[in-house]
Amino acid sequence: MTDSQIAAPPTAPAATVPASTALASAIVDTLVHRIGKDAQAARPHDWLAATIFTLRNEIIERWMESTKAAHAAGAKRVYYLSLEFLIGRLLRDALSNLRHDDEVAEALATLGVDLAQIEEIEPDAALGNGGLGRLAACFMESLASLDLPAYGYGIRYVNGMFRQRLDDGWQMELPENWLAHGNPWEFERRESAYFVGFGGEVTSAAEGRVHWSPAEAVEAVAFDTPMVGWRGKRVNTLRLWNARAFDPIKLDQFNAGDFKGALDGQLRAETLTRVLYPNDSTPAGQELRLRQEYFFSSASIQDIVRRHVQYFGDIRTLADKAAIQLNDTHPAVAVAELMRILTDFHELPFDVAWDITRATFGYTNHTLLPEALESWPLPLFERLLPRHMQIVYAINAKLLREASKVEGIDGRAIAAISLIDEGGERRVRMANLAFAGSHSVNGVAALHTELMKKTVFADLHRLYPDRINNKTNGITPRRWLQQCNPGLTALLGEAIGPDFQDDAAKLTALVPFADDASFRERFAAVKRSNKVTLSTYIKESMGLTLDPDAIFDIQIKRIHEYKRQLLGIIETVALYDQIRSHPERRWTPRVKLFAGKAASSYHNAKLIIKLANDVAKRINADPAIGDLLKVAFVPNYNVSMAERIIPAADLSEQISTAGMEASGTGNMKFALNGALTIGTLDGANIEIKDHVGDDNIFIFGLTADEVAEKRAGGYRGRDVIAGSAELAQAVNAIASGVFSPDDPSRYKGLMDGLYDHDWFMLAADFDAYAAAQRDVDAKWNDADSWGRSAILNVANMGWFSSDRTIGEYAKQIWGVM
Ligand code: BZD
Repeated sequence: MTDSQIAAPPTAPAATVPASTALASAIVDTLVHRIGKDAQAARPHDWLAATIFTLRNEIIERWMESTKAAHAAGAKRVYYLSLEFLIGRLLRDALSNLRHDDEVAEALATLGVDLAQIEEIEPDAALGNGGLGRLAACFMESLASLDLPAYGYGIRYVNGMFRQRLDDGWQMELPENWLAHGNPWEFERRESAYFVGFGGEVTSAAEGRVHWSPAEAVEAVAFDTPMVGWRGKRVNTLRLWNARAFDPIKLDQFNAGDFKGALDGQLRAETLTRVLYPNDSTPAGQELRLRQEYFFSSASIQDIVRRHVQYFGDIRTLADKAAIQLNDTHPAVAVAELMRILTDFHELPFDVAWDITRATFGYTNHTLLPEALESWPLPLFERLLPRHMQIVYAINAKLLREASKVEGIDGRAIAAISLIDEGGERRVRMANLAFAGSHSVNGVAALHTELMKKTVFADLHRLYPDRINNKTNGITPRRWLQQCNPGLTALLGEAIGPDFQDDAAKLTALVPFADDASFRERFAAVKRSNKVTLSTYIKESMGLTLDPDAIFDIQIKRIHEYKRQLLGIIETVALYDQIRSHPERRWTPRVKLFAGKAASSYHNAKLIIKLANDVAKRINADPAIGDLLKVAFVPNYNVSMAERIIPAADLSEQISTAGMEASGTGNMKFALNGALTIGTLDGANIEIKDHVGDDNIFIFGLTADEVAEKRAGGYRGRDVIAGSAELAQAVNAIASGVFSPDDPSRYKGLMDGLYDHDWFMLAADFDAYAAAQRDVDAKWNDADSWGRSAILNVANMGWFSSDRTIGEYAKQIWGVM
């Protein structure tokens, strides 16, 4: 959407703007006095800002009330530390949660401005990679909706997740400048600024005290964004840190003519919060990343401690008044930072500080992939954080002393428990630090939590058998149903009344409607209308015509081999081949949509994107196929794109290798919007199956145990491919260049991988997957059966509300409910 596509504001002079409501005149007033434009000169971005600023006034009042009430009650606060918050747009969310959407739309209409159009030009706040960052955003919304006093702490990246462009099907990464037009949601808090040091040395002082003199330091400055809960009950704070040099210009250097040198410090500081690392599974392992982690952890811990001392006086009561949750290990250095502040500044004995620290922290793990577990080369950690290194050693000594007293913990187990990895180059293990420093360690779905106990944390689990617990992820039904799917929300309201909006568990009232033929028809009409809307978007943006009566079969998520987009593509090729070979059969029309970003350095993931595009190009142009099969890779997948695509889905692809997807949350969004899942017994798919029922989901493939057995038993993709004609045909076609005539060997290596090292068990699951897809066709052709199942999905997905998840954290980990 460009500015010029948006309806021009009225041509009447400012004095006669038809401000028919008080709200309209408030918006115009803001436009004039805050933006400095009149209605004639205003561009769409000005209207957007004026609308947000006007709405903000009410938000600010509720925000202050929320803060005051928590203070007056002496309430315990929740602190969610996350290097990522994948928030997306905020205007529609705030309007909808405050129940002002209709009112504001009407007011803007009297000014000749279309609310839907200005909502569309708000940039996504894409301060995250994928599931982990989006979970943090859903949690912030649920915390406010449940009226729990909470702060999110993170980094205000100037450039968030990159923008993906496709050049001839290849991913190109472009910087995303979400702050280009300013950010009307944020409040800079210059008074909330902290010193964060790096490097230097630690010296001993009198009475066994130590003194750390950092070699360099930056200032962390807070930028606050209000997080509005459902019905505006509560507004919490998302506090993002921006790095600034203490001494922005070294005047002596400047005056001596060294202009570049004079600005060096400034540049170095700004670099810290310049860009989000776009890796969602392999640790970046670079010094800048560790600097980012320490920078935001330190500022956040200093802020939490300052607030506690100011409100409650005694630092020893910290754990009674503050619960700090670590979103993965990225903020794990906060454990050492709190220890430093408690011992070096508050002069608490080490053991007392350690008890407070463990009682305060909780740690959430999001992955079992061994290569994804963060660890830092010890020399780097020591050089950057010399005092923290000492503290890590001291914690480790205590930990290993405790461990050695436990029966059955041998030398091998001690080595696995240690905070220092001694195998090869010595490294600091952040997961072990987070585990040791927390009273609660949780996984994000039942299977994942069980695997944590059996695999990466087996030895720590033996040492602390009560620490690991499960908190199955959830999604906010405000954004992921009410806001993204107003048609379905209205229909649900007509059927079961509005109560489900306050408690998603009440969606079960919909169960009997699955058997009501006239309701099924209305339900199908809503889905079809969403599909038409998406088709229009795809036609306009990609030039591709889709048949809204085909099955919309969708796989959207980060591109990763374990998520097996390649399985989806190969099955598409197999289907294409079948349709061409058997034109006489009655095929069920399908639209296959893919979308997602690949980490810029992840070669195979980028090749998989290119393959999806090559396959799409060939199939879409094949006159023998017509409307029976259409394939598209939708560029630049982000939160807003997900909101557009998910309501239009019939089939949700959740086909990771069992045991590898910790939970998944896209799976929940689709099912809540009435898509049926085709998936493996992985992550939260298992719990989705348990809730929606076996007849309303398509489960296929190896279980996590079977995957482990096969890997141990010398599985070879080659043998499986030899035994599956359909798979062999598809793999050979891709390998021999059928889809890449311009470069026939482009996919040879990728396909060879399936023969020789099929780690992700794609070949092993192929036949089961293809068979499940034919079951999908059969069910689709029985519209009553499909409709019934789709409705039962919506009806039974209330449990996956992040309100339920946050309720469990609040009661079982944080002690705030
Ligand atoms: O976290 C994801 C998991 O892969 C999903 O299964 C799970 O549902 C979500 C939420 O729990 N993990 C990530 O998204 N991880 C990252 O994005 C990430 C980012 C930086 C570094 C390492 C991982």
